[in-house]
Amino acid sequence: VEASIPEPLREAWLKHSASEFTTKEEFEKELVRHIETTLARSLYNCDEHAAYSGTALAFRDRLIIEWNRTQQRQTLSDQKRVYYLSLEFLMGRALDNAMLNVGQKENASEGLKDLGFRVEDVISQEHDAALGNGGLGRLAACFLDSMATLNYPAWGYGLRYRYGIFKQEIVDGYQVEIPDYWLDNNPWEFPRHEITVDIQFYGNVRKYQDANGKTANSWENGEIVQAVAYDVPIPGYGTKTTNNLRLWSSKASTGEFDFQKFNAGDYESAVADQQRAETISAVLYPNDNLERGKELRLKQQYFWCAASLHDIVRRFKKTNRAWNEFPDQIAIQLNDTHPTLAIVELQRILIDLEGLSWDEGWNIVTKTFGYTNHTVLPEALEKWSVPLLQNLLPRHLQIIYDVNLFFLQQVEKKFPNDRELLSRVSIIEESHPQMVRMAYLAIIGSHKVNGVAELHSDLLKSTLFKDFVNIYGPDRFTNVTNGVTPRRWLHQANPALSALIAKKLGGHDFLTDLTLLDKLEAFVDDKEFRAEWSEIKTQNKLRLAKFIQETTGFKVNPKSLFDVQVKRIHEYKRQQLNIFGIIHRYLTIKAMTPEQKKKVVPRVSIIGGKAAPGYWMAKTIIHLVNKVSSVVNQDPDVGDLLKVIFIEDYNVSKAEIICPASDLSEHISTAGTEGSGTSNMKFVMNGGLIIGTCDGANIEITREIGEQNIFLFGNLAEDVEELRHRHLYGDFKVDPQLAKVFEAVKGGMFGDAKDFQALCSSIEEHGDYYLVSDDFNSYITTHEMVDEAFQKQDEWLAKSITSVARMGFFSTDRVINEYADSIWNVEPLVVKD
Ligand code: RUG
Repeated sequence: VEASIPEPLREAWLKHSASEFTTKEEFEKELVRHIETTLARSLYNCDEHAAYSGTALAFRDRLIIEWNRTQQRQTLSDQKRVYYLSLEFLMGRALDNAMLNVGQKENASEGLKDLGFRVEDVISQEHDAALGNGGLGRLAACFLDSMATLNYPAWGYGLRYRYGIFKQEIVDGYQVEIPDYWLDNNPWEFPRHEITVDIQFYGNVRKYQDANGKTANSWENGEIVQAVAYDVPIPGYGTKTTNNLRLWSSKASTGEFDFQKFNAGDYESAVADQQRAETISAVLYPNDNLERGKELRLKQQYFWCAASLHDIVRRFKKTNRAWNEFPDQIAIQLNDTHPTLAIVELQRILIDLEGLSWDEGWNIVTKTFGYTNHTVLPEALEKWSVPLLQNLLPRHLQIIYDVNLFFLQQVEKKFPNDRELLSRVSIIEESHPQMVRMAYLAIIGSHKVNGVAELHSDLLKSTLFKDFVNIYGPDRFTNVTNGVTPRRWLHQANPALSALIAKKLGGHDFLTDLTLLDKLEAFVDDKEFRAEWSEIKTQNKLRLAKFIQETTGFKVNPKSLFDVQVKRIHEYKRQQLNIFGIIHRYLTIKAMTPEQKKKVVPRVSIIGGKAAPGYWMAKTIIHLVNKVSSVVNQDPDVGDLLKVIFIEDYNVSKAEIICPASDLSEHISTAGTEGSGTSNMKFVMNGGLIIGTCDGANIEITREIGEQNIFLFGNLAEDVEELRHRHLYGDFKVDPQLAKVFEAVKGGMFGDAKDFQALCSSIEEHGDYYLVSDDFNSYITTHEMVDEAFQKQDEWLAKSITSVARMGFFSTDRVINEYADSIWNVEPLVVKD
């Protein structure tokens, strides 16, 4: 490539090639230049927002220089690349992350100070990029950080939603959803108007004879929508690698504007067609662990898969390699079943457009894809109706039928005469209408399938995917336990703790090798170190207390035990268990004598999270939390002994304030329901202890940090089925202490009892599917143990330090290396200075 450019030209380019600021002065120069020219502001009208935009632009320039170099390096090296397909990337803010990852936060902070701004205020001007619902989207964001940090040639592919997850407001205790239009002045994306792909929908399939006389298929007519690429640079920490996240935006296809309609005077209808195309990437579906089967969602999925595959195939074709080398050059990871159509699309490209035989194509497809499952919850498993697919993607449905036919023939051969088995594993569910089971299609089209924590992967193998383990053998199924990036969740969210650890370990190397944290254990008994550790927690709690006062008006005592549960609101995550436990505590305190009250450990119970707009029971839980909050927080009998806080509009940047400030956090899902959970890891990494069930990654956290450092309670996954059966067919009595809580709720203590009737009756009358009553006693007794432990501050601190020291396993760096080794077979690209 280099040799193709004549020497004098090359020299001229290189002489003027952009350079990166490395000092405070250079940063200031860039900042002022952007403020004065790009933003057309001046010394006299530069507010905090302009200071943010200028700073972001200065850092964006830096990132883009490295991005360009990284892309060149990766193209030249010709190594295998990873493509991570995810409908969600919950990125949060980018500026602080960029400053830290390129190692220029101090210069930026000093430079901003010289110009009259505080770096924290500038950073907080940024709107969160909230293109995700919860754990699944945030995991994708942590993966991008680790892939760049470890120098893997890797791209993310997603959708550029105009509206991210809604903004939550609480009005009279109820959740109200406000659209999140986040794209005004977003400095982090680069529109690539020259990179477009035409995506087809609807139409029909025509059979014809190809040049060799073989029957071939052509998908014709229908509607075309254009996908336009927007690139977001992803800087690694302490490395020159800056990877790419490519997000697709939908647009009416050029030439698609219907001039016939226009000429016939039907301008409005012509514009409406245009707008219809744009709705495809308009909005993120706000459901976590829940699929609704809407046509627009299916359109989003195909639009994004087709655009991404076209892009990947185009890049591959430039190398002029033989098709059978495709899997040596490309690994595609499916984040859940949302991108499963990519499997079908690649097969369609290979056989319909490139003329490969079915077997040649399918061999390439299965070697290319890996599929990650994130849940066993039935309501989250995707199924698409056959008539819907037939109409929207007629050729894809034919291919799915063929994949199914060949697969069932293979099963029949291995297990002759087992009709039951055939109907159980068929991709097509014989219901009315027939449905396509996307998880089965994803398994059949991939070479590896993984769960996200040990228990979850075991449950997949023993329940949901059991038949497939028999058919393919156990090797296709594996586990890769989730993690989080320590750069954002320790270093950025908790700079004081990161600095203290660095002081003890002699540097920040632990941020790229988290197992080095184990050296902290040597200091558990070091008095001065403990005092500093404890002081950092206090300061973080003060910061959260200030935030709570500013946003809710409630004053909380930072000396109280801060007990936090922040995550999506879902019955399986059991925020109802938490709020019933809080009511129990409230009733207990109210019944105490003044003498007894003196012994109570003061608590602040903090709950936050969004409910899917159509998930009525989850919204009822939010309502109850808010009602309990307003009653308890004003009750003079209780005072500081108990405060209940609902954090409105929980998001990534709020998590960065909350995680470092928790003493205890709650991960209390019904055993066997949570895939992994990742906030459990963030809280422990920040020196908080956790109360939790034996579920998801709690189990491995316990194994790593030791049983004495975690508060486990509740029934085990293996007992859940029998308990549920007993609720329905045996005699079921609500736990007596929970019954007292229900009495208070039904007596109107927290407002109109009717509002919460369904919450109580789901437990009392409808089988208590989530085992709230079964676990209630264990839950409140364990909370009493928490209180006792918190009073022995020395022991508590020792638990906190020891736990952090043992969290090395939960870095996404370890996770990404495992994927790279056991699923993708890719190597990092070493970067020389
Ligand atoms: O519910 C799971 C979490 O347990 C898990 O930690 C996270 C990341 O693996 O994914 C969540 N998830 C699962 N989000 N959506 C789904 C199902 O589509």
